[in-house]
Amino acid sequence: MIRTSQGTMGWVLVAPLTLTVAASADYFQGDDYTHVGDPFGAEDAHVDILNNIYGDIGGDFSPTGDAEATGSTWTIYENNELRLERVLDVPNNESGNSSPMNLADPSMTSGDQIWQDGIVNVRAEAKFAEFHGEFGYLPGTSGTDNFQSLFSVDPGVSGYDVDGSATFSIDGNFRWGYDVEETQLLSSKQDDNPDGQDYMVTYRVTDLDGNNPEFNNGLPVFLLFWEDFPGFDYDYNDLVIELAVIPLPAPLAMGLLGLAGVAVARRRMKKA
Ligand SMILES: [Ca+2]
Ligand SMILES: [Ca+2]
Ligand SMILES: [Ca+2]
Repeated sequence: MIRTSQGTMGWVLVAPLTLTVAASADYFQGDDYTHVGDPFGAEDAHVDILNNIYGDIGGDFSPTGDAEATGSTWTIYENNELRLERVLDVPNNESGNSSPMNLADPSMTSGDQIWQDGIVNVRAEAKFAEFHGEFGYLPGTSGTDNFQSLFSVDPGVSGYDVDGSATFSIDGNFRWGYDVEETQLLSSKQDDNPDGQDYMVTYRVTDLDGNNPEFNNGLPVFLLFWEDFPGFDYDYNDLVIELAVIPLPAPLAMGLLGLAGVAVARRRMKKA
């Protein structure tokens, strides 16, 4: 097979057999959002994947928002019930210009590179790639020798029949990580990656009014779309992970309420 690709920078690349080489990585570095390329071969595009995961809630998605900012995808997709909006990809490190994404209290002005604080159900939803590996996280904001696996992604699977889920609880900052073939660790933080490129783009899932969707008890939901191979197709559909925030366990929540009660009581004592 001969495949020819052309982007707005005018590059043309031809590669033999099943390999496309691709894209100058710089083309994919947008100002606010990393650009997503066309899906490889007959693989599903982002909108197809969204339809498959959430189409039973509100029907098929239509694009809206900004098409220029995100390559071959759009910044926002909506159906009759839900809105999926891209999270900023801009630098997000100690000296960067956006704050970590707080799982329990997310802000659309935070980037998707560094995350913090929460309990979340993590589940593989789709995979359009040959490669497989381990999905997990990197504690803290720097260092790449501390990857912790949450689950492995099965080899030989392409499509939606993907196993892999975990409940993940963390205090403090962390990065998401995908250890591809257990030889190439990719991090949600761009500077961690060997070529300094972005391998994960993120959508926040909300109701149409921008609030948390009712299907997750009103708690935040995200979809992570990974690219798994440096310098290849940048289709960011190679692994798709859903993050669904869950409430604090009852005993912990009760404990916090108890502490709040003590604080109120102390204040009253002082006033008296
Ligand atoms: Ca990103
Ligand atoms: Ca890819
Ligand atoms: Ca792919």
